[in-house]
Amino acid sequence: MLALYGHPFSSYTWKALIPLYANETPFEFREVGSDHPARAQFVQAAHPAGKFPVLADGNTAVIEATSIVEHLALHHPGRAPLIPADPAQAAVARMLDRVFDNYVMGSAQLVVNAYLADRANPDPEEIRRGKAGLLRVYAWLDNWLGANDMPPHVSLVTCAAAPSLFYADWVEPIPAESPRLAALRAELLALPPVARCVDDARPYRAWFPPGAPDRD
Ligand SMILES: N[C@@H](CCC(=O)N[C@@H](CS)C(=O)NCC(=O)O)C(=O)O
Repeated sequence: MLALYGHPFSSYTWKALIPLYANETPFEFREVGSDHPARAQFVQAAHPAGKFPVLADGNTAVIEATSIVEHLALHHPGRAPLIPADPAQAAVARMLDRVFDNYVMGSAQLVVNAYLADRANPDPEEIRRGKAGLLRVYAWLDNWLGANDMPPHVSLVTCAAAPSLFYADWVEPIPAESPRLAALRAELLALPPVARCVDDARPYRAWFPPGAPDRD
């Protein structure tokens, strides 16, 4: 039996939940929090920075959400083409995965971290850097979508793009100049495994450090 350690409001937990839901892979969800010190200890021991998600597959602990998707594709395949079968398309999928993690989630995280550090007086320079990074990657992605096709859902790209675009748009809305990216976000949120993550996270929206908008 698989067990996933994470939290329903965590973007990287969604990234591991989406492939599990898409393939209806049996697993136990182990929510990490102060109510469950043993689970927190497991995560601390499994990950070099104590971060989740962590997938327990028998005695093997798989860390880093991208690697969890790769592990599921190899060891628990289903109907969702998590990693494209064509090696060239797989390389493109892995490239986009890096873009969504490093530049979409990474930029949104700068703003979130500024509020976590000081909710009343977040560092304006960190907020400026995060928002500028988002606008730059939004334009890059919109151009990419104009010239290329997304790998079919549900792929590694779906898993990376859905949570990162969901939360990034709360930090800095995707502008009208990036209509293909806005359409991709809407398409992703309509996918059943993604909609399930969005719904399960609703009770925690008040936690969102810059404040969650009244939509989605
Ligand atoms: N590079 C990691 C990032 C994971 C990550 O940032 N997890 C956050 C939750 S979304 C976390 O564990 N935060 C709690 C902490 O850092 O203590 C991955 O891809 O899995």
